[in-house]
Amino acid sequence: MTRNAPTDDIDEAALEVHKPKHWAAGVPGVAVSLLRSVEQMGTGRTVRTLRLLNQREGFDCPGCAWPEPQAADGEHRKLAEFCENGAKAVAEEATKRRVTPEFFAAHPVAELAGKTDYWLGQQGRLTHPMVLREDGTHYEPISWEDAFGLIAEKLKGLASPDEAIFYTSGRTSNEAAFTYQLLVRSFGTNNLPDCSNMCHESSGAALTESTGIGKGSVSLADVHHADLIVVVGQNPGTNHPRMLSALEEAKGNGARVIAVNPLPEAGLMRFKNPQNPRGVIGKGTPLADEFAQIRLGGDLALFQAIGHLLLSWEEAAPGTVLDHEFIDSATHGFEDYAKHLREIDWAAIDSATGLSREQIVRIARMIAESERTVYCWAMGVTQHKHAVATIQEITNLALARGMIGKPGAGLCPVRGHSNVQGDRTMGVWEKMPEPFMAALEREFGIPVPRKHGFDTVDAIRAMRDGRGKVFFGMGGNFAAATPDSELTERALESCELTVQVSTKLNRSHVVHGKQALILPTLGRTELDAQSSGRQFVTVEDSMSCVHPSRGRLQPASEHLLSEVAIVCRLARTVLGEDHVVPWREFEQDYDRIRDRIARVVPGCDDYNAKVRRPDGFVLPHPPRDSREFRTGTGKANFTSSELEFPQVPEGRLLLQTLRSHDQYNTTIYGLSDRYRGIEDARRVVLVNAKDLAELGFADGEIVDLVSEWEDAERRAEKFRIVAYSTAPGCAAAYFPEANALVPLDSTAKKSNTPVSKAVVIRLEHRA
Ligand SMILES: Nc1nc2c(c(=O)[nH]1)N[C@H]1C(S)=C(S)[C@@H](COP(=O)(O)OP(=O)(O)OC[C@H]3O[C@@H](n4cnc5c(=O)[nH]c(N)nc54)[C@H](O)[C@@H]3O)O[C@H]1N2
Ligand SMILES: Nc1nc2c(c(=O)[nH]1)N[C@H]1C(S)=C(S)[C@@H](COP(=O)(O)OP(=O)(O)OC[C@H]3O[C@@H](n4cnc5c(=O)[nH]c(N)nc54)[C@H](O)[C@@H]3O)O[C@H]1N2
Ligand SMILES: [Mo]
Repeated sequence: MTRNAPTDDIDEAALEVHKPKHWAAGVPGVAVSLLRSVEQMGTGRTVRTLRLLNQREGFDCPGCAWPEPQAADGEHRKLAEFCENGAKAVAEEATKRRVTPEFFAAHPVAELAGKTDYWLGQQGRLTHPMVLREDGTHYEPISWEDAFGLIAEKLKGLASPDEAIFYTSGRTSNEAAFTYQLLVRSFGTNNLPDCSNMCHESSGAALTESTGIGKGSVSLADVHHADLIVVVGQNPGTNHPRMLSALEEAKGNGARVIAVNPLPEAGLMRFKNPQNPRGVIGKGTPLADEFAQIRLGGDLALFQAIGHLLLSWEEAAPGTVLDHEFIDSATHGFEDYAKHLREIDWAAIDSATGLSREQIVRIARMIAESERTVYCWAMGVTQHKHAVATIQEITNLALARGMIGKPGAGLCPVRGHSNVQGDRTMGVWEKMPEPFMAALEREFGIPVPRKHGFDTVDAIRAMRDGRGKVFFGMGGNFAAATPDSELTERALESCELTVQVSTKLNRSHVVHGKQALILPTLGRTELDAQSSGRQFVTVEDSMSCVHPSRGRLQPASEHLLSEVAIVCRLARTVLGEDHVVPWREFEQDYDRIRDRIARVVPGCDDYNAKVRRPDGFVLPHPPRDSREFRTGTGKANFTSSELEFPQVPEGRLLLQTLRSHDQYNTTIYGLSDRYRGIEDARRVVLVNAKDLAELGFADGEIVDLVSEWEDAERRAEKFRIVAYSTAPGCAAAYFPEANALVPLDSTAKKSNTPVSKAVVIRLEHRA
């Protein structure tokens, strides 16, 4: 029996399937967000809160990392510079519901472990530090001092600092991230896994090799002025709704959009913008000019085929397709790339992509004719075994046509968590490059360990094998977000101590080590007052823009500490009051932290002044700024990759695990996947009707999903089949319910990212 997170409190019988929508956002979007907010926060608080969202004097939206459009000086940003799902993220944090010591006294942990993440999250904000003693049945209140004392005692008792694991999710501010990694490295380890390991790690690995920097090269203005935008493996209508405004603006300027996706996602098809009269009445803006319904994992094949076509057209009419000036002056490895793609195996391309030759040629033509192309991608690309190669193949196309470091063009990995990129910039990474480590050592006079630490998958292995004994989570929901749920939960349970710094209750609190601590913290929306006065924090968006975020709401409880305060107080307890780092000053005044960020983090000089500019500042990006590529060859590198795509045995399906419209990763807002027409259920599996007929299953049937992997089978029970227009052979189910099926050892080459978008499964009738 697989021990999945339970679902008994969801009445799956209530499932309703409607016709999927062909357009996204618009009035229903905003109406839904307001309803949700009022439900959680009441009317007055809703209006006050949403007014401050993404405004210069307000807080950064804790939703996604898509950048805010900059207003001209002195102008106000449009009031509604947030989206339905951003408002849901805020409502979730600004809720008036509370999880108090009385709540924990009333609910034994064993009972809470039987609840879904949806139920846990709905209980409200955590108010007190809580401890679960060895063999205890309930969490009990604990003072902050005793909580830090307990962590310090356990950390100091380890045989080596490498037995401790310090995870980070992507909402942590730059100030908290910088002090956190400083604490962890002062303690003596680089065990800093983060959610990025499961997210855009493949983008970082690919782009660093190809362009010398692991970040995207475009600004919002580039997206607005592109003439072609290729959106691959991304569902912006749900996960980056504000990106739709940018696509709409680009379309208004004449851009064409190509969407590559196994699912006809509503947000890729049509957009109704609530800020625009055309959105409120009328049909909205059609988005995708070309929709390529590709098979899961077929993107490497597609981009190789396009590369092949561009090369052959160039050969037929030299000087008409490729940017030779750029290739000659700024790149390396073009000849090998061209040789590699001169001959391709069309039969393999056909079976990998499932696309018609005509459509591939049409798309290649659009790319060949474009003068300003932006390539956007997200999890549909990064969470595959050959993700790094796929991203490098996209990069090859951009390089061949000189689409990097010029206005209206570039590479745009669209990040997830609102500050996941900033956390990396600040040093949250298990393998930070040497210059950063040396700068840290110089600045603080501490020895900085150089041995690489554990990433997320290796951290799970270490805990499983008894090499990881203390787990500390700075935000996130490690137990539910990671693959192979049963194995991961056991791994966490084998720890001596698990500590979660959290805003809300989640599965990681109820799947715990021998002892466990919950440290409740301020959210992004809340006032952060320290002894020197009110503090603000800084964050970096998906386009490298760093700006302040000021919480304005009264904290959910007087017992909360900011993440910075938690780090600094823990550091003083673990490292001693006489430690060389001025932890007390850091906690009192975040400007003191920013002074140090300025001296350690590349591109952050004069940080305190620059983040105080009205719209913050943009970090340097050599390829974008000056077509400079700091790679080993000193140039942008073309790469040649063998064609790879998932192999699916007869009678099996390829499953992707993805987000519904009503969740933020493991935080479930509700049970409606509105754009896909699925209401009141989450244990569903979307399968093409033709596949169902061939495999002998029926729409509406309840089945078990069984994943087949080298080591063993994994089972997730009771999923309802929904006949859906996904690409043939490809199925979809929601994360985290389907994480039980993702094998820990099934990871991407070079990035070690779990392969969440290509799990070989079979459906099984239930007796
Ligand atoms: N409201 C909301 N916003 C969010 C989040 C959330 O959960 N809720 N999560 C945040 C985070 S951390 C992240 S990383 C992002 C995630 O943003 P997305 O990457 O949009 O998230 P997924 O739901 O995983 O969607 C993957 C998309 O890729 C497609 N896809 C899957 N496999 C393939 C493939 O092999 N090829 C191609 N071409 N397409 C494929 C799927 O059909 C789907 O449309 O969103 C961020 N924003
Ligand atoms: N199968 C499958 N697995 C996946 C994915 C997938 O597509 N498929 N996607 C992966 C991706 S892209 C990601 S990014 C990860 C996400 O993994 P995580 O980042 O670990 O998970 P979240 O669900 O975003 O974390 C939610 C919790 O964060 C806490 N929280 C919220 N705001 C704050 C805050 O301001 N401070 C602190 N300290 N805590 C806060 C709350 O307690 C909440 O319960 O999951 C990955 N897992
Ligand atoms: Mo993510």
